Amino acid sequence: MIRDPETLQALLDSVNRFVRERLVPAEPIVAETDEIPEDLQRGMKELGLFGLTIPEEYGGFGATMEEEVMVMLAMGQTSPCFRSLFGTTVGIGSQGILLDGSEAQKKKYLPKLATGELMASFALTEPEAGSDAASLRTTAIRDGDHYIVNGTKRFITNAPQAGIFTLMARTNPEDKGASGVSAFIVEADTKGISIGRKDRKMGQRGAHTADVIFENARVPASQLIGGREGQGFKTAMKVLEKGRIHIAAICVGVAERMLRDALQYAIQRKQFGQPIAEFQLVQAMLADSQAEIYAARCMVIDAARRRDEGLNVSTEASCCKMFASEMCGRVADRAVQIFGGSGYVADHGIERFYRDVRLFRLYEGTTQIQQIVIARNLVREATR
Ligand code: COS
Repeated sequence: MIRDPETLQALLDSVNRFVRERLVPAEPIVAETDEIPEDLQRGMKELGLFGLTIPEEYGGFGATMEEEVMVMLAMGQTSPCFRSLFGTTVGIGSQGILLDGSEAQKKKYLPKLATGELMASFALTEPEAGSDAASLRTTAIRDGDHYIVNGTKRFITNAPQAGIFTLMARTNPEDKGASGVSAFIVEADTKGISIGRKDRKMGQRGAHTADVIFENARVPASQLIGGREGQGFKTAMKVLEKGRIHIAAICVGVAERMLRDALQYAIQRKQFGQPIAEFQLVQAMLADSQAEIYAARCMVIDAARRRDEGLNVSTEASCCKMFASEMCGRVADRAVQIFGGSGYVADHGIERFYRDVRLFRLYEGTTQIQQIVIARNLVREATR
């Protein structure tokens, strides 16, 4: 749902300009230094991107899912590490508070998240609990008016910069399943929390992930999201469901960018006395990419609209994440192919995108997890 087309268009115009004039030129330097320059971070804050999905009453833009998708399609036109900086906060980092937090928790954290003064990370994955998220081992044991947290979280995006973590931990160690898990807002400067060294990743330089280690960290009981134990896994699933539509939109945006670059190259590059864009085998790669991008774009917008209507979009969100991330991988592969040898060397940036987009098929639920969610939902509906 788009509330006011003019306001949204004004935001999209600003984002498009910022992407084109500031972010795209900075791609090589970010890839080289593994850091997003301060002025670009400030620029994203000034644009209001950190508050994109936070309701207006807490100082954000209050984007609907459809509006969020439109902004992510625009942000996808550059290196995905830029999206990661604010997208982790507006995507999965803050949503737990927003969806299930108490009014006091919302009032305390959302305004600071909206300005970017505070960044939020989502801490679910562990060394032994990846796809099987409900098997997580980090414990949060009640001790008076605190919980004592122990455990390690892995691959936590923005952990080095985060001011708060949405932490999923087991409050009932007797219960080994999903219902023993609770969600907390944990302030990063809590004693007993340390951040591991930055992971050395395949791509997305400029976006940082690391372990977050909890050693007898005392977290006030007031930080339990919504004040109810045993709800944390459901909170995480709801957050991820929304996050999957957000990521799918980014996949579409990045695929559009890669296709545009490949098309420009194909028009300029001559072989056998003519632009390679004239060759039908190259055209097939361009056409397949365009058709798949269009399909994914339609899916993402449809899923977003359905969610805005209040419909259950568990199946649609997983369909979008699965199709768009796999599509993005295929488009990246074809783009490298069209660039030929130049696609394999760093100068054209396309090999960087190839590496960057590999993550899309893994995080916020692998393709195989999306298949499981989709199939389970189908079987459940058919046998109800
Ligand atoms: N919204 C609300 N509740 C949900 C939900 C959703 N989208 N999905 C599941 N739940 C609820 C279920 O209804 C169930 O509640 P009840 O016991 O009251 O019925 C509970 O959560 C447990 O669900 P389920 O039985 O499906 O859990 P499983 O352990 O079988 O796990 C999968 C389900 C595999 C889908 C889940 O572990 C998953 O998504 N894994 C991938 C994790 C992931 O994306 N990691 C990325 C890290 S973050 S970048």
